[in-house]
Amino acid sequence: MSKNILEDICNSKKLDRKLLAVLIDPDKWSEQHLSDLLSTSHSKYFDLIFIGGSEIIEGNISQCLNSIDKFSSLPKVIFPGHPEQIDPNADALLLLSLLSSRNSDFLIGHQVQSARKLKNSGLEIIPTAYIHIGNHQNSAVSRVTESHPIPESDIEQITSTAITGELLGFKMIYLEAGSGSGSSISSNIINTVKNETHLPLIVGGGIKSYEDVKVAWNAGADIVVVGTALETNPSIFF
Ligand code: 1GP
Repeated sequence: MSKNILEDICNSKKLDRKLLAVLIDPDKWSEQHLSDLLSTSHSKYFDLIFIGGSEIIEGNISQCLNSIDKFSSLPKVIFPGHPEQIDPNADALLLLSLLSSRNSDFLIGHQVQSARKLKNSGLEIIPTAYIHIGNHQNSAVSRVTESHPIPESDIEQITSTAITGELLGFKMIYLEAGSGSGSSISSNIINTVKNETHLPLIVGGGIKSYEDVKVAWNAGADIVVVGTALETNPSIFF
């Protein structure tokens, strides 16, 4: 991938070339972990590195980004859980708006608070409709955002939210089951959203195996994101 990240993602989507993103939590990384994850042969399966986490406040994202550079030249995309996570040493940032929530801080407030920093950062900013889906109210995303996910059974609300994201001009849609979730987003949900929208579709949360990745890809995900499973075992998929 070049460093025009959204364009590359859109080109991959046109060619039906599926992408895999590894999520690195700036609160949990170590040089050894990054080396195990990024400098061994299985790293050739990764297309993007996402950096972020919904609970980070103390982790040092700059140091984390510098260390990633020692082991990989893949595009680094900030997946921010907090305005402090904006760092110009990455290549891009997903400007998330949590459309499943009615908490104005996560819909627009933090974005306004960060606007000048974002504008001056030199990062490629990718507006992303972020939709939290699931039946559990106590995930990290729910706790931090003080909002409930859309229940898995409410396909109409999930789809209408995704369509709204597209109509509002977001560039990507992100279906989130929550980090470490017991189950990932179902094929039915992925497939329904895929058929109703045209934007690149990211799916993450609870993906535990390469089989799960392929199921999400086959259902229509353009990018699958894996964090916890690779934190536990960097070579689990391969
Ligand atoms: C990215 O939050 C997810 O969307 C990551 O989830 O840690 O469960 O892979 P996992």
